[in-house]
Amino acid sequence: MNFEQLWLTYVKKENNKEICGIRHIYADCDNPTATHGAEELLLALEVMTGSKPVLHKTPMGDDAEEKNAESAEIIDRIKLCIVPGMKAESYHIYENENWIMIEASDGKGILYGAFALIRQMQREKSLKGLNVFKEPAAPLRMLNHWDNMDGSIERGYSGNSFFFENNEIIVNERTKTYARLLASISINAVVINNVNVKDNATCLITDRYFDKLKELSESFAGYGIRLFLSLNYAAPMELDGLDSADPLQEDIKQWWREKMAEVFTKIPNLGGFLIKADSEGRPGPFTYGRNHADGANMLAEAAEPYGGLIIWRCFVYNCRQDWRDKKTDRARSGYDNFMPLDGEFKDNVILQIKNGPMDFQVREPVLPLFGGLKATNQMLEVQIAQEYTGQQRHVCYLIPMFKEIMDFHTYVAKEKDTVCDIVTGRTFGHTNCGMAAVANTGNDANWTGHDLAAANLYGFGRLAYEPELTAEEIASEWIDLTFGKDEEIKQILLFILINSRGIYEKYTSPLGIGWMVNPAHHYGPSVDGYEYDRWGTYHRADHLGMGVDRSDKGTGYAMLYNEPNASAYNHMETCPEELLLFFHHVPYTYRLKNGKTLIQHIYDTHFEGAAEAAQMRKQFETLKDRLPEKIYKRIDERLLHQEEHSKEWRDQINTYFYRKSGIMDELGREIY
Ligand code: BDP
Repeated sequence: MNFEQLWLTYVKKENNKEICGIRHIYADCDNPTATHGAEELLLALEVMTGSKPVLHKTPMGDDAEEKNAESAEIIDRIKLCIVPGMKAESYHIYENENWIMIEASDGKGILYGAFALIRQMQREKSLKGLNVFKEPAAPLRMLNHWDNMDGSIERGYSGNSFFFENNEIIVNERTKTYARLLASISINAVVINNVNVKDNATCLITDRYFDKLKELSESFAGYGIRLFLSLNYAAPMELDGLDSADPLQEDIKQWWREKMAEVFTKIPNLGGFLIKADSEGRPGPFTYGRNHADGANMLAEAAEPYGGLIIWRCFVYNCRQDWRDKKTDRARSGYDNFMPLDGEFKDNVILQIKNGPMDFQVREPVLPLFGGLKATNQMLEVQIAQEYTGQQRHVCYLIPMFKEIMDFHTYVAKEKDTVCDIVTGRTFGHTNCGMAAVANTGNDANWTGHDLAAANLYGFGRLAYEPELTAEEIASEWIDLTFGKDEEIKQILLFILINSRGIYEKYTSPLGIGWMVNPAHHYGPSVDGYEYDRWGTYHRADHLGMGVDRSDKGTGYAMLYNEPNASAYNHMETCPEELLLFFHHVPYTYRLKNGKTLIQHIYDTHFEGAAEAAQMRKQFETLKDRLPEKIYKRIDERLLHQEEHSKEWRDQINTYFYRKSGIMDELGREIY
């Protein structure tokens, strides 16, 4: 089958005596997930050492092979052991004279520990003295696929779905490799279908698909992954012709009780459901004069007997806005809809909240529901499919941005008040919480279209389990694992990845204003593309200035934050400059902290950004002889496209604002 193994590509380490010494694996655990851990070690060691170690399914006791004096120093065995009492999904790896021990709470811990050890060996870090203890930060670490059942992927930039084709579900070698890849980065939950549930996807909760879903969910379960489905809120009407989906109506409640009983019995490893309701035309409780708590709780009550979770999205806004209306502010809508419901959701409901109040732009403030909600389970939703950040054709390593979001102080508590604290349960002691990413995979051979976009998939999983890792550490790991130990490759790719988001931001929309993309497909510059449209996404540029006044004199959005954030955002002088145009309408002649005017800043950053994109490609090309030809070509092609496309961005943005403002570039560069 035509697909690659990404960071699970192992290579021979014949000169590494430490790794080559390992000849035995003792797996004394009768657990399918732990058994996969042992198998993964066997697989990795077979490639690295040239021959498969022996697997002993017994404790390492008296029957362990005796060592002779000269081999006593060599680590020659790995022991896997489930130890009751440790936190779920945690592991402890340590070296003990001549063996490596992986102790874990459960099968998942063993599997994660095995992959952690494989990483260590792949990167040729010494095993002597190894002593690593890890516990998961976010309880739910989830991918949301926006895959449709005809095989297309909404906002998919790396081929078609590998879950669906012609309205059928696929379970094959690729879905197994997918599960292995996810387990290796500790992802423990997956939604396989698009949040916009229509047509056949509504039928995923019917007999027609149960057998295949069961098969897929069992295959996932072996790798510690729970299957979730996106649900159509109007399913009772569409599947069984009921005349309503009113969450407070008894026959509707009964329909869902029976449906949940059926679905959870037929698909035993099902974790629950993700729901997009009353959003962008999807059905929901508003139709019946009910609110989101009514809708979510009705489903949660029906799913509760089976331990099912209801993950309810907060991406709710008026998508039929009149652009003339300056009072309505899309940024406010998530907060305004959900904040009044704090404390009203059942315990098996989790609100899934996008990182920003708009929609996955390259720069947005944190959505203030984080720091607002206190008595509601919360999950952070980010998007690694780069819908607005270059669609996996431009390189844009998103982990630095995710770190910024997670480290944001909400001031909801005296301590442990960051977004990371909230979604890992540290702030309020919640256990139903975590992180979800809109996935960036498809059936392209390299899974993510752009080879470098795989760093976002890898990084998301690593970050959700260990948020204390830095973006650099994660990138270094990924580079070592994917491309082998080569300092030159590492330094150049690290430079590209770490700078990529900043570069992308420079040549696209300035200072947090966002959008300025072509409507519908969202690729490439179109400054007024959304300006006179109904989606609530405006830059409000005129001949004097630009930006949206979200201060207390404007839409009041800034005041939704806790202090001191509210005051900081509310004033132009204290607002972080990278978000200036998100919060304020600013004259082109306004001077930024570095003394430059806003208009000059726009010109400078756009010239710089495009020049840096060109520079990235130049740097990459020095790796021509160090990377496999196929991979080199694939990446180089995309970097070339990015270089050209960044000029288009630069020129359209600069020209637009030059024509609006009539102010010349101080450096007299070419603007059209
Ligand atoms: C937007 C996408 C749209 C999604 C929506 C969502 O353009 O395709 O359906 O988000 O998150 O970013 O529901």
